[in-house]
Amino acid sequence: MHVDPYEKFWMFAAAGLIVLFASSVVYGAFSYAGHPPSHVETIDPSTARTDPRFAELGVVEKPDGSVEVVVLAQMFSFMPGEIRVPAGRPVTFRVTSPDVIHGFQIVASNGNATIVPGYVSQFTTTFAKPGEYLIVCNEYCGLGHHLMSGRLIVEEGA
Ligand SMILES: [Cu+2]
Repeated sequence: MHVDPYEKFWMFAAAGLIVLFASSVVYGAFSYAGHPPSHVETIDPSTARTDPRFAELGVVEKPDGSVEVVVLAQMFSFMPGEIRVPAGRPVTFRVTSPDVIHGFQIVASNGNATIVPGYVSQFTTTFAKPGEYLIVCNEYCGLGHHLMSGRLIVEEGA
């Protein structure tokens, strides 16, 4: 079978790019521990408000010095609306939604997660310096979506 040299060139070029992109994903996963920002933990959205994991909303200090923040994202607010965490310590956010898909974006930081009903979104980040951050919902969730925001206050670490 005759294959035109130009066609052959582009076939190999396309195959080469696929190999290059696929290996960059594998390289990133192993050498930079790159992984999706969440984990698979399910929850019944209809009972999320009374689920023991979300019974106490807010900031909890763990015995090992880490900080956990439990947040409910709902139409059209975050509970709690104001979060205070210490600077320089890992903070793990655990967020779920009892109604529709929401976003949980801590503006001007690397904290960002999509909150899908039925799942617990979790990510850990550290805030180096004290300051104030705006938390916004970045998934259109209904008529009051533009009102859905919260405040994160990073305080001088103890
Ligand atoms: Cu929204």
